[in-house]
Amino acid sequence: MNHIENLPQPKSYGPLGNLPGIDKEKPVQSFMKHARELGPIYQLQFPGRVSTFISNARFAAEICDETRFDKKVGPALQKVRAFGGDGLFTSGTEEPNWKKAHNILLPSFSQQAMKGYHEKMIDLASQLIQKWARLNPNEEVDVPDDMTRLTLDTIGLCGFNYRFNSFYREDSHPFIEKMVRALDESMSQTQRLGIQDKLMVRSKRQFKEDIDYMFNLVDQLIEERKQAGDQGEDDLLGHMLKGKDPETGEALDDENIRFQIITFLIAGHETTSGLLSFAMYYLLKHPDKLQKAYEEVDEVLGDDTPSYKQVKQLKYVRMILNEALRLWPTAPAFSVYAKEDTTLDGEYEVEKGDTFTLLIPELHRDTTVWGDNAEEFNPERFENPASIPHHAYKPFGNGQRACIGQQFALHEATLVLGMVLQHFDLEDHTDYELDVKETL
Ligand code: MNH
Repeated sequence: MNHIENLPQPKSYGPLGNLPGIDKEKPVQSFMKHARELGPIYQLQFPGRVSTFISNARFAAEICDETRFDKKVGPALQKVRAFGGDGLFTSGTEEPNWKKAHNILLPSFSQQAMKGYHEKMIDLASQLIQKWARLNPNEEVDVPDDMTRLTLDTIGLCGFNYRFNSFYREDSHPFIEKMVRALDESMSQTQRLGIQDKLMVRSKRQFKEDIDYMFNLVDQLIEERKQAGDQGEDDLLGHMLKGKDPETGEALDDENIRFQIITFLIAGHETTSGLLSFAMYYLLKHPDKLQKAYEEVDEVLGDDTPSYKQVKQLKYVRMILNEALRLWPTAPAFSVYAKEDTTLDGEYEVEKGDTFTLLIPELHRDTTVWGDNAEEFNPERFENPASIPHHAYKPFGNGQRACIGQQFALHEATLVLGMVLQHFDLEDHTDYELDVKETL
């Protein structure tokens, strides 16, 4: 059996290891390139640590076995803990607040709960449609920008009844400016040498200021809600203030509620907007699929403002989103560690504590699962979801640590794409070329 210390690795540069071979602006796209050269399992050496990347379905099935592997809060997520704290996304499974918040929040993200958010989602989707409809013929639309306005405002309204009013602003809301800068700084910190990082005094001060601002805004929202008392708000904040964990009988404390709200803003703002942007890109490039989507939208929606039930009937729109998430999953990697000594399918020896990062865009291009045309955009792959091997498609992560917001994201994205198709003719008149930006 092979030991994971002898894995393929690209050319390395002294103490910097493989850092110089990674595009700092587009690390995931660099990891994807390396996977294509080095195969389904390889290692990168960073200052003070190694990362092992998995890119095929066979090994993905192994590391998604929750009896042997569990989520790793790795170096990048450790940095995000400065403002995500022990919120759902950045806590270890063994931390008490993970299970507690998971239990309390699951019902708020159920399919049933989406009925309660539907009208709020329509409110923001209508703002997007109106903005675009009122543009003059020669004015441009920045799709990812407007999609981010939309998804941020949606999570703000459904999460804690707050209106960021992003469609009424030229620039983003100050909260977002600070959150994005803090995310950026935490990612940069993981790419600096220890000594380099210590010298970044100004960035560190800015980081602290940004975090203080976020804490203040969110703490104020929580305080105001508590002062006003329960007015029957059907939002995540209301659920968190009222909810008790059935296992322990305990509620979440205010500090943890703050971390959850910041977590929802981080998780809910770029993932779903990225999904919508990629979906629109692929539709522009595939007029035949676009035509099919128009036909479905005409039939299901006609001129109606979509109801909850009609959104569920937009099957082909949903398939388009699934396929966009296959080619460009907008949360493109997650990490796990081995809870015990084990192997990867009998081929690689694994020691307790060994960590693996699943490179989802490459998993989603595994030709043994998706065929030789894996690069091709083809929503019909999702006609029969049962035909897709369980561990070959992981846009929302795995098992109990999978995305809690999956139904939320998909209901919102289906509704929005449906309405965009209902109101506009899409045409690739500038022959747009995809350029994928990366943040967290
Ligand atoms: Mn989301 C975890 C992808 C939208 C809230 N999300 C994850 C993970 C993936 C993911 C992958 C697992 C990460 C890991 O294992 O380290 N999430 C997505 C994608 C979209 C998305 C592709 C949109 C498209 N996520 C959302 C939305 C919300 C949300 C919207 C909130 C409203 N996600 C979370 C939370 C977690 C998470 C919270 C952590 C869940 C847990 O571990 O308990």
